[in-house]
Amino acid sequence: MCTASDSFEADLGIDDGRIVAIASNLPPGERDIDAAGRWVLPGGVDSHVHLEQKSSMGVMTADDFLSGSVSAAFGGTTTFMSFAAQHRGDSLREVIDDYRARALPRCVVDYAFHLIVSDPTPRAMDVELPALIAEGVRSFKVYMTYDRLRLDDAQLLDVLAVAQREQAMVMVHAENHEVIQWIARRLLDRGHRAPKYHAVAHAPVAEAEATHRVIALSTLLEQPLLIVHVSDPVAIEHIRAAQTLGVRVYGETCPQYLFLTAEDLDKPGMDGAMWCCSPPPRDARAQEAVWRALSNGTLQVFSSDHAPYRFDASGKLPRGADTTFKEMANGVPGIELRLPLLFSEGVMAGRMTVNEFVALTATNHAKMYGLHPRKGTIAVGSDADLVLWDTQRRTVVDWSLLHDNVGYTPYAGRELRGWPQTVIRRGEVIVDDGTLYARPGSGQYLRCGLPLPLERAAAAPPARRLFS
Ligand code: DUC
Ligand code: ZN
Ligand code: ZN
Repeated sequence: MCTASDSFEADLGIDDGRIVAIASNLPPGERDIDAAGRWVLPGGVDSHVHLEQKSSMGVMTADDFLSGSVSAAFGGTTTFMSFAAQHRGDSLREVIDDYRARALPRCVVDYAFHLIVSDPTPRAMDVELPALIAEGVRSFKVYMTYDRLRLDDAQLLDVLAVAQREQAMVMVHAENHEVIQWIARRLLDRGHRAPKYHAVAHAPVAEAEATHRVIALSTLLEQPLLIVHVSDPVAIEHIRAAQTLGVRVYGETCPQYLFLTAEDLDKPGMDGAMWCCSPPPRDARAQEAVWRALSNGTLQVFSSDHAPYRFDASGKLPRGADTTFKEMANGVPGIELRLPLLFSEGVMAGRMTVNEFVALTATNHAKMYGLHPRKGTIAVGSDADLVLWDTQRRTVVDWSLLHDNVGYTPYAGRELRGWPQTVIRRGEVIVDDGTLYARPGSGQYLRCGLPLPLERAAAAPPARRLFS
């Protein structure tokens, strides 16, 4: 059994959905599950998913709260945090009520919400947001790019000030809008429309500059910040430099920045659209920088950023083969493969310990968003959210193995070692050996509390001897 800090052998006693005892040789219960030969880890917490969400361009995600949460469950994730997106003119209160009403009858795993704030009107900032924060929606995402979502620097400061006063977490999509638009305009003027140009327009410097800028803004108010979906080595350097100075800036990354590159967008026809997300996957050097940032603690959370769009006119390709890289829906699926990918290429490949894996995929998410110790660990009093991993299984990824509604996976053809075989949510087996046992609507809505100090993502590397 492994947590973010320990590995040990023990029996677990579970009652009423909670862990009530951890000891060797507990007496038999009403029902016993034999986990011999398997690794027992906390259920995954995925704090960045988009389900049943309309993009700012009006495109609906392929997954609703049922297909998305079923896919999460099969992938070993027992809690997720999805976005409730305000579009300009929307009331934040109505947005949250609407998302909660849609999630309630559908979710099979436990869930909470972040808000997306795109219209920081005085009413939204002074009335609605404080009330929603008090009710347990304690985090919100803001964008520095996208025409219909982005906030300018003054608006970012307004949002940071509310978060500081109300003790909320601000998540930032950090990319410089003007840089992206400037490059995109020139590409389109020259007839470059294919999916691969998405990665050219979303240049690394756009991410690096915006990351640096928003960290600077946050220092004015001493407001903690999470930079989401970090992909670029220079952005990582900015985050690390700020952390070294004592700034409370946190970083998140996602599978697409470890396992995909911009070359994946360079496919015949429109196929590259399936690999299109923002920021885009970069190159092998950037992948190495992201791995390093996970192991040296610069990035503390590993989320999926599951943003599922079908490869047709309802999703990626609103104008079919005529769709330009500026019109494609941005996002890749990952809710089901987030844990298997990192378990295989991180733990089984020897890049990280299993305890680091638990910190990055469960414990730090729960701590960052005030769900710990109920979620994200194995401890007396915690919810009995557990995954029994089969470390021997080898799986070649194919979309037919998955349970989302997307129709493809960007990770097809990869061989993964280790698989989440049995998934337990609040003491109930919800997935076992490829079969779902959970009822739609059996997931519980979670109110978030105040954040807690995070686990270090990794132990300090052993001191190198200069002379031996
Ligand atoms: N940002 C996300 O967080 N997800 C999908 C697309 C985007 O720009
Ligand atoms: Zn984003
Ligand atoms: Zn996202």
